[in-house]
Amino acid sequence: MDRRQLLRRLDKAWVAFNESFAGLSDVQLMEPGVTGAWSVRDILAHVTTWEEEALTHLPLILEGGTPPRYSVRYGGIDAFNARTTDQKRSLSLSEVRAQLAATHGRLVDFIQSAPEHQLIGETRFRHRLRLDTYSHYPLHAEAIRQWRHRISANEFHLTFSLVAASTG
Ligand code: NI
Repeated sequence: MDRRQLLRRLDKAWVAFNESFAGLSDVQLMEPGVTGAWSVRDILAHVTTWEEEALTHLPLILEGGTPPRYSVRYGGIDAFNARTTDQKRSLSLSEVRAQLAATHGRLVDFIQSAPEHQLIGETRFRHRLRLDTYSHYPLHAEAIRQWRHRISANEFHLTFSLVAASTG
């Protein structure tokens, strides 16, 4: 896989992720319970967090360094996720959306400028990039799609019972 193919793979996963929440209203984006207590807004902030982590740690990997372990620094990935979710609690929906777009732009720029030999084959660079980005987005896109099915099924049943009540 060369740089162009890698960017295409990243973009494909990114577009699918963005499609998973396209068309939801601002109120729906803020609704808790999509994944655990998280709203779609919280998921967007979380996906941005992991792109920020990639942007922090990939340069270190390029220099031959090893990023710190989450278990050592934060007491595990879940603890890290809980902590960053908490830190981003005060951001407005529009701030979260702006950061999502801006951080992804920075990530694409970074991949554009990374040495191509790091992008080809199973390098530590590719491994870390994949985990933090294009294999991460689909997990959350799928959770959002499933949640949308649940809420639209609920709306259908609610409408149906209202109609039944008014005609019955
Ligand atoms: Ni995640």
